[in-house]
Amino acid sequence: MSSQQTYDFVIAANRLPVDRHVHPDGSTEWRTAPGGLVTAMDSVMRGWESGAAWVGWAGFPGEAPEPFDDGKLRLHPVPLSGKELSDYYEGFSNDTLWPLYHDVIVAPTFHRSWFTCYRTINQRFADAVCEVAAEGAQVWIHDYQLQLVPAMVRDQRPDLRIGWFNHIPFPPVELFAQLPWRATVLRGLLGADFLGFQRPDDARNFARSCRAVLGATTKGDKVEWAGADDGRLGAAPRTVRAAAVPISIDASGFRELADSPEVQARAEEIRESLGDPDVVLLGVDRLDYTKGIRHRLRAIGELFEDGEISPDQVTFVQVATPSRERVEAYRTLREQIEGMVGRINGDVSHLGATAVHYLHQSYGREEMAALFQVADVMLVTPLRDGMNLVAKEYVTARHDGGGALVLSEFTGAAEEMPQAYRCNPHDIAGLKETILQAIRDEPAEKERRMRGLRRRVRKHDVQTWAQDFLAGLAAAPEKPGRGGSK
Ligand code: GDG
Repeated sequence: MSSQQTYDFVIAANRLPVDRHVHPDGSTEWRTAPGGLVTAMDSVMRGWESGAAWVGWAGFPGEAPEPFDDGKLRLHPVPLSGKELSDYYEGFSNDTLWPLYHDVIVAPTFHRSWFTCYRTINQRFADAVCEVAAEGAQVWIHDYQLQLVPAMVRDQRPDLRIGWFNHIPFPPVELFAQLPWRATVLRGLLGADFLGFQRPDDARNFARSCRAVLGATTKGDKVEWAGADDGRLGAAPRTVRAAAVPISIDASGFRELADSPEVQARAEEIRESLGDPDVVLLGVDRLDYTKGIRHRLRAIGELFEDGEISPDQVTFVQVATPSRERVEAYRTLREQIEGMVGRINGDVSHLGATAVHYLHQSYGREEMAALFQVADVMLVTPLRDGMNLVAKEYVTARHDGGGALVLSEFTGAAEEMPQAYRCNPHDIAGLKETILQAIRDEPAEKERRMRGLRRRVRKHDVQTWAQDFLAGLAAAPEKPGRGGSK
């Protein structure tokens, strides 16, 4: 064991919570990447006496920087070469697991060499966790990129308490079963004490997969696996809890931001620059095929063509943040979306009245908060989404009581937000009707719905999410082993 300092609380996620900025003079600076996870972790980290460490990739290929401190948090970078980035991250994570876990909206690509690399990188993350974790520490592993890490850590360090949270859906066994490495992935996950999912259905899908693929037994939210005597990853018998712990946003922080005079002034400016239309429709998504942007454009395009809405009164703003641009399916999607926007604008816009404003750019948080204030109807219409934080941010930003949320039933958020205008994005006729209803309903009805939605997010914010997860981890069925070898 090295003599370096160890920590009672360790987070492992694909990315560190900081971005490196290189100044023109060549000097570098680390800036905290704003986001819900960072805020949530900030609130829970204060409870650990020896502090906390975060294991993750620093955001650029090649040699990793030396571990360093960011306030009270110890950051422990894990290196990834360009080839590893392409095979483990863009390949297996984003072109195999991502489509498979999102209902196979596009076909997943299966390559044995990608999985080999995924396993190597998961082992690298696991080794880094074991290096920084103090005896008996709590370890919180995040997301689908690190599914083998729980068992890889446990095999080395049975003294640790290990939790894993899945930010994306867990697919039904009928889809999961396609994965050639399905048993290894489940054995990797069962190395945890507690597995958190966005929806009860995700936890149930996981439990069913364990039954069908591994022959495990389940009782309530407990999964029991008798283990294997093959000496491979995670062979020891296990009892693990798998339950829903839906993620949320930093509601008070976001509301404060939306309330600031700068954001309010910017919202007015945006509305004016759009020509002060009667109705602004808004979509904000990473440019991803799971988000249902094409279905949304189809519905809106038809509403303009049918004359139900006119660009003189209604305008649609779509922010599509650049994402995974080296993966083929994302490049194709971008071309399709841009073709659709061009066609709609060509057919129905007039000079001075643009039907669709399409922005393939990233913005600061202030600009997002201002855009939410401007949106009379927010369109969150994914074909499948683990949770969808945009829906929660929007209702929080609209503390003035205005606005309306159209929300796909295929998001985790739909379970918690029953007052939204619910839609099935595959049903274009139904989607058109729902959008019209959200535009035309009486203000009092919209206010009633928005009040309920805001209350829910305020009560269940990202801090309560983190506390719920850690409570689940603390109450997990098995007591950690003692004196694990290091
Ligand atoms: C995954 C799961 C789950 C977007 N564009 C900009 C920007 N954003 C922000 C949004 C929101 C976040 O990014 C996106 O979160 P989502 O939840 O909508 O979606 P994913 O990125 O797919 O996240 C998802 C989430 O993990 C958490 O568990 O909810 O289901 O897929 O906060 O506002 N922020 C800024 N500029 C942009 O241009 N600043």
